[in-house]
Amino acid sequence: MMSLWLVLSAAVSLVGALWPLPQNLTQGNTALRLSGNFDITISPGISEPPQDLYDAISRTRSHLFTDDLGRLVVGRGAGDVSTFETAAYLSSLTLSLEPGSSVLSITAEAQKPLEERDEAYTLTVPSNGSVASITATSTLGLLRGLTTFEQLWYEYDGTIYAVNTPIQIEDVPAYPYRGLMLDTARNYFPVSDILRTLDTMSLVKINEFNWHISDSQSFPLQIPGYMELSEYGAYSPQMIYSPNDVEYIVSYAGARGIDVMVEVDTPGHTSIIGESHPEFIACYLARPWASYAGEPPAGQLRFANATVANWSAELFTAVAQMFPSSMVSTGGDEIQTYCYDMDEETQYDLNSTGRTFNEALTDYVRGTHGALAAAGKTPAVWEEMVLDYNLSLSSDTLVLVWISSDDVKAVVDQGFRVIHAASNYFYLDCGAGEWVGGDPTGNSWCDPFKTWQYAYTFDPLANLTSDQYSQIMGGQQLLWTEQSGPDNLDPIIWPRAAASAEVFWSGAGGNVTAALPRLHDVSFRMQQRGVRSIPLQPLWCALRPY
Ligand code: CP6
Repeated sequence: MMSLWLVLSAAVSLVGALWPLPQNLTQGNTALRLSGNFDITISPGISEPPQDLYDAISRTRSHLFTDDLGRLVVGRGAGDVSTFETAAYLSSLTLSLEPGSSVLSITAEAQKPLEERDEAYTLTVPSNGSVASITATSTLGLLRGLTTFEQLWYEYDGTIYAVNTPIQIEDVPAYPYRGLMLDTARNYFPVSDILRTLDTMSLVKINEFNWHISDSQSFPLQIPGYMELSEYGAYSPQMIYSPNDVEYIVSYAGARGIDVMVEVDTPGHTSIIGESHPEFIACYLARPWASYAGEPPAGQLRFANATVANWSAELFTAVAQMFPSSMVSTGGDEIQTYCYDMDEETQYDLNSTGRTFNEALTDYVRGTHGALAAAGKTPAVWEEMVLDYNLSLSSDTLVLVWISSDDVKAVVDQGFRVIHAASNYFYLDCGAGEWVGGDPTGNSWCDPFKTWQYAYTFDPLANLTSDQYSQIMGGQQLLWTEQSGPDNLDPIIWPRAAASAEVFWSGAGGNVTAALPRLHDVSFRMQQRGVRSIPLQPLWCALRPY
């Protein structure tokens, strides 16, 4: 495994901006030019190609001619630019599916349950100008191949060219869940920001948008039948996600090979529900907030109350209907027990039903998860739900481990499947326990920026036995947006979130020094597509390598 990786990374430093690194790559050292009338065709073997495949092809065609990636890592060993002047022209790329493959839309493939996803593809680019090809067993695999193909091309003096052909790639992701979490509740992001983020995710083959859509500060999601939540809970009537917005975002994501797993976080992180349903919320707006909540304003759902529990279950039924993904997250992080200890209604509900806190919480979560199961969905929860409250949840529940990667082992030992989201590696802002120092007034602070190397050097299988590996579904970097908004969205995510994209596609073992020029290159490509991805080193390193 290790020696294979070394061979790959040595070779790949020549090929330019491939990110994530393919599983298998062989390449030559011949340059190839892209013909001005370059065309991408779908093999006649694919009867009735889906519209989103046609759309993916036209996006690739336009990227090839508009990326104009002229700032090169190609200088690092690609040889003399003058060799491009005699290079052959590539005039076509053919997409085909293996015989017997079913022909579904990219969207339908992307929205399949984790264990059914098929993203493998083979890409061949000859050096002599004959046809290039992508083959796969799903349209989603063809999309991944197109994405890789786009990353082969550079521009010099009006010529679009690739280096290091012929190229043969056989590729398949190491993990089925490669996500990005965005919190749209602390600060609101217009739909256009989310679409641009989805495009950028797709560029590095991230396939899951974990949408933390509500929290204590705002409730921007309009849910049919529950319009009061956003009517009273959105920051403004414009700062909402309507059912139409959701449908558009979900289909835009799907066409780019991305599934949307929404999270409506309960029973904690729900103060905002008190704006429309004050009777549902314990310690609502209680002060000092720090005694009752991790962040102001205080307030958590009265989960022990039967009316509230039923209302929540039905709410999740309605949410499930808005999102075609097989997964919905019910949250469950950071419950502040003191809030419930102090809440007379909750104490009354517990006493009158003769249940302990944990028993009532179990009933509540079984209610929401039962509603999801009835809607055909697999639930996801934050780690506290299985580590802190000893709830016996269905074994298919997905568990997001955030507090520390040290907690993964305990979750896996309980038999659950894990999505890596540990704050000490994957938070794009600060992580748990990272409050350091102190300003002159004695407040501690947390650096809202973690370098990409944290995520990049993570080993998803650390501390596990080999029979537990299959319980690791993948992972994601996460952006909580207390200190982010539309103005810094791109810079705070990109290119850093590409780090976990490679870990969960290519597998662990990447070398940060070898990866940096490639990551820098992919950051340039993001910039060429209008994304304000930030530099990770001086421009000098790309222009004047020595
Ligand atoms: N919001 C929600 C948050 C956090 C979590 N959940 C969070 C906790 C600690 C840190 C950063 C973020 N802001 N809903 C934890 C999953 Cl350090």
